[in-house]
Amino acid sequence: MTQDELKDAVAAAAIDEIAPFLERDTVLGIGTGSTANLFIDRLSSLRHDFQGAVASSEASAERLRGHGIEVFELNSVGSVPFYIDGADEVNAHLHMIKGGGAALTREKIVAACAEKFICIADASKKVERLGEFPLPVEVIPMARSYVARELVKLGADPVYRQGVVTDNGNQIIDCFEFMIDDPVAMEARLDAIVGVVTNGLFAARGADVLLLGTESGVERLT
Ligand code: ABF
Repeated sequence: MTQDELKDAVAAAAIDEIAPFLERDTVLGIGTGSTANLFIDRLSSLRHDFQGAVASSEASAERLRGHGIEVFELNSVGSVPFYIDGADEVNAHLHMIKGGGAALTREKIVAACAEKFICIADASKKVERLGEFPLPVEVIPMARSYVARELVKLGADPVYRQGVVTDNGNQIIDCFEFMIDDPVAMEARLDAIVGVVTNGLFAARGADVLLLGTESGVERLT
């Protein structure tokens, strides 16, 4: 199977996972990226079974609207039973690196609000130890150089992602050569650097369910 077919298989599995729980007033949390896009495309056939969605990016919001799915502001929504999103890396504890698409802050906010985070990923995303994928850190623009110096002190090789402005008007630094032994502790440590808006470690609030697309089928890990 191709990587795209594996992504589509987990998108289909996520539909099966949530479909029995949809009600007319359900608002879903929807992530960003190519796997989330496949999920959005499949969600369109269920659009009359739930109220709408909150999206972690303008791109996903536009795609949802394109399928006739109403998009709500998070502040106007009471509860979010499910957040469905991809990941750049995920470990056995369902800690993740996210933010390759620069949407990490909104992803983390919607994930925080959700009762259940369903991570959808092809098998290439599953790792023993997080960090091969450069960890994104969203920063307030004026703090970029200061934050980069602090990241060097922690052992990272920080690289400014040129030309990228997040949906929040901020910038992204990617941490290369930064293998992570304790994701929960490192997530907190990075967040404590002044000028950091969010970092791409999703460990304090990891996924609750991982649907992993493999050659032998979709594995469900909790
Ligand atoms: C988002 O999309 C991100 O947090 C992650 O960076 C990315 C995964 O993308 P894809 O599904 O395209 O591999 O969920």
